[in-house]
Amino acid sequence: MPLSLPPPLTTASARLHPAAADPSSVKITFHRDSAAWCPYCQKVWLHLLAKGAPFAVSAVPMRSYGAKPGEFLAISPGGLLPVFTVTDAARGLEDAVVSDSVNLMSAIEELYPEPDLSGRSLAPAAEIDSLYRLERELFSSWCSLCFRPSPSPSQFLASLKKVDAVLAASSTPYFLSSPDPTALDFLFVSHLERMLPTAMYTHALRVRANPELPALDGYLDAFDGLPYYVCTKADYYSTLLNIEPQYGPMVVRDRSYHSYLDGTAPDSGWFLDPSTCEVVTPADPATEPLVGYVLSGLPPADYAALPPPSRTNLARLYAADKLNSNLPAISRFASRGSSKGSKNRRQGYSAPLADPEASPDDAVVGEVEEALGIIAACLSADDAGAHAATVAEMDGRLREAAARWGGKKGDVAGSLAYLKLRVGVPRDMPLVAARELRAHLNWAEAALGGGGGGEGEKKGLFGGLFK
Ligand SMILES: N[C@@H](CCC(=O)N[C@@H](CS)C(=O)NCC(=O)O)C(=O)O
Repeated sequence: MPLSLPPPLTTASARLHPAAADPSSVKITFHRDSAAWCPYCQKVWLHLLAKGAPFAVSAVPMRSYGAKPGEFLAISPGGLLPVFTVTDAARGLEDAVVSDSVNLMSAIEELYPEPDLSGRSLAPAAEIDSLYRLERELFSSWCSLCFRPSPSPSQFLASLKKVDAVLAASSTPYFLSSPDPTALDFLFVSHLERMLPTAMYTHALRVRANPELPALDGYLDAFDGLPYYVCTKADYYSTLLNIEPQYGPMVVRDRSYHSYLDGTAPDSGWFLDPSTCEVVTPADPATEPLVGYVLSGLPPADYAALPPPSRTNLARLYAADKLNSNLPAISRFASRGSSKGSKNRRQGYSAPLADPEASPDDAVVGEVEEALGIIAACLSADDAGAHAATVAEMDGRLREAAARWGGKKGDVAGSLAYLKLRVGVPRDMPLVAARELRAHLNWAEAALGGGGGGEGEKKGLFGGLFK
């Protein structure tokens, strides 16, 4: 039986915030990066979502991912993101350009004063300013930790402990004892989100579930409970692929977590258990927490009331829905990973998986679409708690199809691998859904006997990131 999916409140791919019931009421167009990588874009995005302000999105690639369109460069010649264009007849504004995230956040407060998220009514200006300075101190010790030749984990931990102490003194999970996050929290959380996987990647340093940082853990848990935060939140894998293009090479001292972070360890969350066909989730609590909401639009109480197998079904359905909603285009995209696809002439960008100019391998697009259709059917079966039977049936269908495809089988597997490595969180889907899709793509690749020399098969694909 097919399941039905409640409509999401908003997702990373939304181009108009649902609060904009009347598009003519939209004053702000938010130009942000199309891959949802930029931390400055994220804090502005969080501010808009927390406000409930209507806004339109214009998605622009970062320079590490592709060329910026001329229309964007006309409004922002330096090419920096984020940018607003604001139209508000009452203020005499038409396509007024606002740049720099600090100014964007001030503009949000000015255009939409209620509720006040500046934090200024909660504490004296001197206290707020000292917290902004604390964030800069933390950011600087993180830069030293990850990018300097002589990193100092103790300095980074000392900064984290200062943050933890301030949070411990707050009467709520957030700074300033605020019942809801304020602009200050959006700044902290967007950078903390990037610190967790990079500290683990460079030094095997655990920030989550660290007994020395209990208030910080509570802070991040509180954010993970906010649907609007989850819709902007990246997973560790997607973050690790975008840090170096933005900040430069990381200096790695301890690789203990690498096979977890690159999705190759059996319990990395990228594989199905062969007997139950459920995703094997990481046992270590310091690794990535699987955030609560499958769908940002599903009321938390309704979601929490669901039995775990039904939550898993919803996560799978989300992934299936994404595949089915654009299957021909996704199949063409994936077919770049076949052996002929990977011979395309390519423009190199600094993001290791960016490949915007590659062409598909037309010779296998139909077969890739058939494979992805089988995977989508597997993901959307109403089989809570009994997924192994569905996978067994779909495995049979894939093998039958592969027998018909003959020599193209390896190229289809290579195409699935290409797609799997490029499922981005939150750009394409939330982590719970991405985990299901990646693990099902791994199962299908294995059923097809592995890749046939397409790009997805190559080691060192990550530009040396995951050596
Ligand atoms: N001070 C600026 C910094 C913005 C910034 O550095 N943006 C980077 C991305 S994180 C950017 O747009 N870089 C150009 C690009 O990568 O295309 C702000 O707060 O908005």
